Amino acid sequence: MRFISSLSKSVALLASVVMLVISSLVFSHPAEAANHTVTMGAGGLQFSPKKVAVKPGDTVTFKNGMLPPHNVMFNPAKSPDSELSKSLSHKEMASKAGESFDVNIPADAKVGDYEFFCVPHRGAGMVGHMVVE
Ligand SMILES: [Cu+2]
Repeated sequence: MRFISSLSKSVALLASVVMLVISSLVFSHPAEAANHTVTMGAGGLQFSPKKVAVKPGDTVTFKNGMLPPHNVMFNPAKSPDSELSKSLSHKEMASKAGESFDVNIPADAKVGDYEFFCVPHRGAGMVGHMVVE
């Protein structure tokens, strides 16, 4: 009886160690994809924040603030990857209040500073930066 009791204690101990190892593996898993929000038109014709730091796999939600319509075009000449810059661009205007669209950063995105702008308000300085880290 004592043997069985100590055996079941060992089994319980082993089980808890196994659970601990599994949970540490699960929770230490690197870089869970994050979502970032950039407001288009905050305190004037500007993006807020003006610079967003992201990681490959993340999503950036561009949301209408004041003075729509807005869109987001990445500048191929001011990015580390002109092709990606083109594919990330969202030419279609967001014209309704609160309207938003998502830009997904591919898992193999090149790191660096991607400049983007809003077509109707570029001249007014509506330019932003997305830095892939
Ligand atoms: Cu705009």
